[in-house]
Amino acid sequence: MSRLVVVSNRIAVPTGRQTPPGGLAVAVLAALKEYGGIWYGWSGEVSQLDTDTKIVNKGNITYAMVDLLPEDHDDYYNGFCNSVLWPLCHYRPQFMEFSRKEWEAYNRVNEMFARKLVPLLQPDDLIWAHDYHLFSLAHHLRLMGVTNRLGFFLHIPFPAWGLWRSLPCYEELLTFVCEYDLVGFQTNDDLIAFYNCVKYGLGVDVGNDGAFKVGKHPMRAQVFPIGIDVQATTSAARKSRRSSTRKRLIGSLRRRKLIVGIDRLDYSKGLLSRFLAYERLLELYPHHRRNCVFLQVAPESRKDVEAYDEIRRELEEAAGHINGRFADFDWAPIRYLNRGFNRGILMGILRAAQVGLVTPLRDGMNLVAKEYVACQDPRNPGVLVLSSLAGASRELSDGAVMVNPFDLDGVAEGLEVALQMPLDERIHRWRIMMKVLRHNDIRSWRISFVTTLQQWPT
Ligand code: ADQ
Repeated sequence: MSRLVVVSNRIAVPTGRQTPPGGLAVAVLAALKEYGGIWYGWSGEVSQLDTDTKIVNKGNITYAMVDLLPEDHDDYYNGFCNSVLWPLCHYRPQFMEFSRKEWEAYNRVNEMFARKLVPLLQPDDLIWAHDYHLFSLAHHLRLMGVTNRLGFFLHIPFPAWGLWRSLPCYEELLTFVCEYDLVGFQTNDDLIAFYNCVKYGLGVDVGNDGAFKVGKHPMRAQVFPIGIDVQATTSAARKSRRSSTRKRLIGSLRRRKLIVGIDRLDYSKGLLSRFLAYERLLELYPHHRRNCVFLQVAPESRKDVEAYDEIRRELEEAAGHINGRFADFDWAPIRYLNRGFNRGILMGILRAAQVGLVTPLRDGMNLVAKEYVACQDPRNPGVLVLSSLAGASRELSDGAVMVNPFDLDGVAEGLEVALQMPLDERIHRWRIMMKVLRHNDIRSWRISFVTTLQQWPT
């Protein structure tokens, strides 16, 4: 079996017995433990000087980390990645701020990642790059003579052709993506969007098996929906029963029903619409006033990007307004926590909630939706209210209460249905979703990606 080399923008070196947070880290670590190999990427540090790659060996995994220069952190990370590609792929072109300088920085950093990776490679290593930060990596590795199998998985949505073409450098970037051997997407919608971009942007037709050639290079694109470690999630939620935080939370509810949202603070997650939909619930269905609490956990992310300041301000205003409008001296309808919690506590919060409210305006997958389901008590499960624009909706629509996050009355109605749902229907829906989660868990995701990469082209 070949060695696996995982490349991602950020890497997480585990400390002690603690598992790093987030689905990507869990999946990557499990794959690396199985095959042995290297996890390579940005250290999270910004250095004034071009520094050497830092190497940490733990078991059969080598963590190889490079720093970014300050101008690259600004122009590549905050700039092209988070102010161009992120809004573009999440269908928010109004937040897109393109400049040629940042596009150059994106390629400069992808070239630097490639240059510092080459000395670490062995001839039959399988290289698996992750996410939109590394669309150009294959191009630079190929220019440096690397002939290894190169796979790429996009965690976020791939935009429709009409949107992709608004990127001034769309043709070049798409050509670079096509230098990978295998490109994986979360859902069929993303795959079809990619095929259309290849067809209309590069004039290349895709075969029925998802294979095509750009120039002489054969490549393949396919759907690999990311899953979770169901057993670990369930057991973290079960263990949380003993945690004092969970006891405090449940005590503070005084038998009121809990609706929960857990997200990074990001405009793609639809938090403002979610707050307004909850306000509609209290307006349209007054019997829920004083009888439920909405807890939103949303720690800040990407503080250096301007669009994030605005959403932070809007959310604070909306939470204040709704509490001001409906609160009583012994009840506040919204608890908005602008900070992070460790994974055990989060899973405990998910288990304690009668409703999981996951309403992104656009999301590659949304692992919180899956985690919410896995955290439930099988004898008394809560209800998932899920946006039809989250990738997770492609797998969970038979069990979740589906809503369109742009339809505030519809989300309020979905909440009403969820809060009133009888036990037998909750159990029935939960079982349907658990079956899907178990069938397509994090292990099957990585095995199917790595196996396909190994076998293509045979
Ligand atoms: P994210 O946008 O980060 O990921 P998501 O999938 O919801 O979104 O969350 C990833 C992980 O972070 C989950 O394990 C979750 O528990 C954790 N997390 C989320 N909010 C948190 C919070 N407030 N505090 C602590 N932990 C939190 C990107 C894509 C998603 C895709 C994933 C994986 O945007 O669509 O599902 O990658 O492919």
